[in-house]
Amino acid sequence: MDQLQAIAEKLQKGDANGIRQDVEEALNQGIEPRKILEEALLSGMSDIGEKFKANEIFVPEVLIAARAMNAAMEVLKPKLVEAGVEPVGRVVLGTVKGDLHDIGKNLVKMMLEGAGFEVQDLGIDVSAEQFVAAVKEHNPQFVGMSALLTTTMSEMRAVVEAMEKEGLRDKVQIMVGGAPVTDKFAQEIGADFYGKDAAEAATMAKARLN
Ligand code: B1M
Repeated sequence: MDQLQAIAEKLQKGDANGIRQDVEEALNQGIEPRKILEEALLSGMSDIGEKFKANEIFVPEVLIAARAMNAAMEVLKPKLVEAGVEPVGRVVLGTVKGDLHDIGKNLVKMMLEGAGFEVQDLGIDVSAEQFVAAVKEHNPQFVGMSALLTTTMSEMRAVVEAMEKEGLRDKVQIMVGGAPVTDKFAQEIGADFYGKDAAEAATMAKARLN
């Protein structure tokens, strides 16, 4: 079997150990790191995103695939850096203050990374001040916020306002999501866009890159 195809299949199966070996083997065969990234890993993750969207696979399968993706990236990342392959963009991501739900946020992170973004994951219970500090430090194109509680959604507005106050609003596009969040809410609080699910969040961010 073609080595790239073998890697993509291990990703689908979520075989973290197997994928590590297959990526090493591909590198030993002289396949370029960028080709491994684009033609095996990113395309594989994109298939997973499509299947997730179509309800053909569910959260557990996606999380297992994400673990395999991370295993593959541990091997590949140093080679990509050596080869000077840049991420397509940077995202600062977190679950807003007061909110401890992170399963959806982690899926969004994984889909963004699968689409080639570098993601600074601030974790859960992230305050507006922490989002601001991370934007100053990492200079991302996107800020992504997740909220699962109707009581914490208002924190998203606080982050948008903090970005305005700090003069950072024009430097980033703000993306919001989570079960109680809607497109209408995103518009009301002055966010740039709403991602219905993890796959859509990644597709929309990629489409909005300059
Ligand atoms: Co809680 N919880 N929870 N909970 N919890 C909900 C959200 C709830 C709807 C359950 C219910 O009552 N039916 C309810 C909220 C009610 C409301 O506000 N309307 C609730 C509550 C009340 C609570 C507590 C207050 C319970 C209590 O202690 N009395 C408490 C709050 C703690 C806190 O945050 N301060 C609490 C605690 C917890 C656990 C810690 C036990 C656990 C979280 C574990 C964890 O995340 N590590 C938990 C869980 C698991 C849930 C449910 C069951 C599942 C959430 C989940 O992970 N869904 C949830 C009920 C439910 O949804 N059925 C519930 C799967 C996940 C993949 O979906 O996160 O929606 P989701 O993400 C999707 C999209 O929304 C989107 O993409 C994802 C995948 O495609 N998306 C984005 C998410 N973020 C995005 C960001 C984007 C774009 C898209 O751009 C940046």
